[in-house]
Formats: sequence, structure tokens, C-alpha cells
Amino acid sequence: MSYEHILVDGPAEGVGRVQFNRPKALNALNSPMMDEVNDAMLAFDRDPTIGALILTGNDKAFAAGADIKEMDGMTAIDMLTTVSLIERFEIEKLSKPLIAAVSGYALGGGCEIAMACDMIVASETAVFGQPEINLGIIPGAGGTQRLTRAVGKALAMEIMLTDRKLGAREALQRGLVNRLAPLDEYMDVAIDIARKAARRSQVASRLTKDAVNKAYEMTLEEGLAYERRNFLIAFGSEDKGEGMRAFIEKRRAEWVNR
Ligand code: DAK
Repeated sequence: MSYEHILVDGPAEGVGRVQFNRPKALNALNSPMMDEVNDAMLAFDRDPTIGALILTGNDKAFAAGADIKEMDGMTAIDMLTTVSLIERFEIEKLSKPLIAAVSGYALGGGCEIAMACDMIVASETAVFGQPEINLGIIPGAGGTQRLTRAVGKALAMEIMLTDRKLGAREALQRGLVNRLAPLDEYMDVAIDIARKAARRSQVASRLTKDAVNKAYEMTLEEGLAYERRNFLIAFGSEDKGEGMRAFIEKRRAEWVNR
């Protein structure tokens, strides 16, 4: 399938990459683009030859937020009733490890999408922010929750109440991003991490990601019980037998992803 607003790359060594491609609008997230992102991501997620995904923009902008020109014409009821904008990106439904490779602006919905990914690799020029307050709205795709969990209440409040931007270095220090790399290297770092994740059993990978995400939603006791359940599912997999035999026989595991 050919796309108008995104670029798609892969599968290459088990990795599929989707790139926002509205550079003139700093990759502002409009509905047609989000439809395409969803379509491409879900197709990669279903592709058994793909073990990890990358979502990226360009060097200047990951995404400068939801498309303000599109939102300007919309009412609250439009927002409520049309399945549009960011909620079209069913990121939580993806079972495979998803890495955001962020350079330049990751603002508003752009920051929220990056935070909804499993890992973030940032270039030195990356800038994170939630400037919705300037538009008379508030973050609506997870910003108040995910940013607060990631960087703590004090800094999250400052970012969201005063439009304080978070540079790449500070984002690394505060645990928002996994890695920081020079502009000409951040994509290679993201690809490297994605390939490492892609080489693992897709069953174990899916169950791990699922359990880690539950850490945000459950008490410790519930989370430990959930982890135990996923552990037992993994223990019943063919990949468990293969992984343990491969270790004992001192060879690389040949996963069957079952
Ligand atoms: N929307 C539309 N166009 C945008 C845009 C955006 N968010 N950001 C940039 N652009 C466009 C500009 O309008 C300009 O287009 P032309 O005027 O040339 O046609 C072009 O991109 C270049 O931008 P600038 O000329 O402004 O470039 P600068 O380098 O001077 O400034 C900037 C870069 C990133 C600081 C600035 O563009 C800026 O402040 N952009 C807006 C950032 C922002 O406010 N983002 C948050 C948007 S609100 C929802 C869930 C979530 C959301 C909505 C709904 N639901 C659950 C329903 C999310 C909302 C948001 O993200």
C-alpha cells in the first residue's frame, strides 16, 4: 500500500519503521496521517517477520503536536464523536517493542505519542514539551499522566503549566528517554536497540511488555500476580524449551514464536 503522509521502511533485519512525513508542518498530526500511521503500524505488528518497530519523524521535528489548523474547526462534540487525531493511533494495541526515535520538536500530541512508545531514543536536538496551555486546552492523549509518572510531579507541573521545554540532556537525566545520541547517530542507535529487541522470542517479548505496562495500572500485589500469570504462559511456550536447550547446547536460539 502506498501512503501520502508517512514513509515506511522494512522489514529490515526484523525491524519495521514508520516515519511521519509532513515536514512543512513540522509533522503536525492530522487525521489522514494518523490513519496511515495506524494502518502501517498494525500491519507491521501482524507481520511475523517483524520483531520490533520504530516510529520517527525527521531531524527537525518528531511531531509538533496535533494539527492546530484541523482542530480549530472542530467542536468538543466533533472530538467526542469522530474517531480522529491521536486516538486513531492505537499504540497500546501494538504487541511488539516500539521505539520512538525523536529529533527536534516532540510537542503536545507528539510528546504524548513518544511517551506511549516503549522506549525513546533522542537526538541532541530533541525538545519535549506540552504547550497545550497556550491554546487554552490541556494534554489529551496521556500527557498529564505519562509525563508525571516519567519525570515527577514538580517538573511535570512546570512543563504543563508554564510551557517549559525539556531539552534532550535533561530528558535523559530525568528518565524520560533511554538514550541520547548526536544528530547523525540517533537513528542508528534506535535501529540497534530495535534489532536487539527483534532477535528475542516474540512470545516472551509480548508477555514482558504487557506485564511492564501493568506496573502503571496495578498495585504491587496485583502486578506480581499478573507477572506470575505471564511467566507461566511463557513457561508453557515452545520458545521456553528452545531457549533453555540453546543455552545448554551453547548455541543461538532459533525462536519459533510459539
Ligand atoms: N499544527 C499545525 N501546524 C503546525 C503545528 C501544529 N501543531 N506546528 C507547526 N505548524 C506549522 C506552522 O503553522 C508553520 O506552517 P506555515 O505557517 O508555514 O504554513 C510550519 O509548521 C512551521 O512552523 P513555524 O513557522 O511555527 O516554525 P518555528 O520554527 O518558528 O516554530 C514551533 C516551531 C514548534 C515552536 C511552533 O511551530 C509551534 O509552537 N507549534 C505549535 C506547537 C503546539 O502548540 N503543539 C501542541 C498542539 S495541541 C486529543 C489528544 C491530544 C491532542 C488533541 C486531541 N484527543 C484525545 C482528541 C493534542 C493536542 C496538541 O498536540
